[in-house]
Amino acid sequence: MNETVYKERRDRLLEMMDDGVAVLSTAIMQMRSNDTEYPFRPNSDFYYLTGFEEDNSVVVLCKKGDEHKSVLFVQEKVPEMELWTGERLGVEAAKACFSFDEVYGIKSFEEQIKELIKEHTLLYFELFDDNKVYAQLKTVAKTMLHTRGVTVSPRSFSDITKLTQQMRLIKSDDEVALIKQALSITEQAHHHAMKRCRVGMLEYQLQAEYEYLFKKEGAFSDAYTTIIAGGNSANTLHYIKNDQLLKEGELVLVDAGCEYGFYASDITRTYPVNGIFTPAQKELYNMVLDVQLKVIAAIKPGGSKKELQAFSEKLLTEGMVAFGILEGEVEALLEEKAHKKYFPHGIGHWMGLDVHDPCPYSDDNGDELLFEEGMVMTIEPGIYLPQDDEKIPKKYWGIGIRIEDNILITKEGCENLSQGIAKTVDEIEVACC
Ligand SMILES: [Mn+2]
Repeated sequence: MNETVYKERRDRLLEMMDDGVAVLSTAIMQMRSNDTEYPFRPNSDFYYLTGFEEDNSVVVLCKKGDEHKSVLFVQEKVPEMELWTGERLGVEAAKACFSFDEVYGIKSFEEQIKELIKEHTLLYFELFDDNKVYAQLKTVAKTMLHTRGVTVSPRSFSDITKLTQQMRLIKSDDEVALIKQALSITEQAHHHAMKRCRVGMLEYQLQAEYEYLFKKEGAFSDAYTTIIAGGNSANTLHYIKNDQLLKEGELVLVDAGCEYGFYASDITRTYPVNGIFTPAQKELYNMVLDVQLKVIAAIKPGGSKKELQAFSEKLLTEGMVAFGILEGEVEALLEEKAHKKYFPHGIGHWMGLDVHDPCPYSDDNGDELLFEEGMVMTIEPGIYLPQDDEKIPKKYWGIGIRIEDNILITKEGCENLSQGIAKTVDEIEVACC
């Protein structure tokens, strides 16, 4: 993305802020074991505001009336270290490549932040994050408060993520393009794996087919740990053990999406291990698919997630009654939330830099946020019918189905960004053979 995009975001955030200083940091490298590190991935808010990908960096935004200033702290260049860990941009190059008013080395953070927060009363940072930088920031503010002769110092703290998460709710065209790129790789991965899925394979072997495609096509990684749930394991919502055999006559539920350019994709497909649906699997699958298509068709600006949740629960309850999974009047069943036993989760969530983008669902009054052009959300109805549930017809025991796509809200309605991924019974049976 063009560097000016990040500057515009910082300017917009400064407009939204009250007078004060905002501090946002990205993580330091984390140890996996002994001296081996996890691969580094920047903090989403930090990246959203800077476009800077290195670890151990901080952005500071200062506002006093019309006076705005943005400052970046980066790791200093240390050639002996860079020999091992790779080249760093360093202070001088960061100054040249990024449009910050000032750039400093991270080692001078404590000294510089004293100057930057001087004469300010309000500090913004990630209030619910125990990051070392924020502890340092509070220590500096506390010392200032207790320094003789200092009359103005920060005493109010505000959560910067409340503002950044609001900004991240509406995706720009550039962001949508990255999500589409992630989805294009995820599409290839699902099709690649459907073709290779076989009876007798282990779940992690099917997982490897997804991850092979992700890496091969240049994705950073998976956007979340892939779920490969054969048969009854699909009834465990966040099943990630992925170590069982894929068996004849069973379905496999795969929730897998890659991250590209730090943007997520989040796709679930459920398909027969042997490539052909049984009649019982097919009727349930078509019911869930019908619900998913109807919910997607109902998405438009002015609508809300709550509405979609209620709509999906009504449709799924009707389906469950039609197939003898629930007994009674649909209205009464909805009232007593009987469907929750077999559809316990939400219809979808925001998606963007994070797979569960932490954007708000309601405003400050607690009112539901209405859909607007540029929002991206998943739609993922499902039905989960455990083995040995005497209350449901035996032919449905051990079937778990979820169908998930990623939807962009447009001016007129919505666009299914993942519509190219095999989804109907026919499409899936073709893709699997
Ligand atoms: Mn999801």
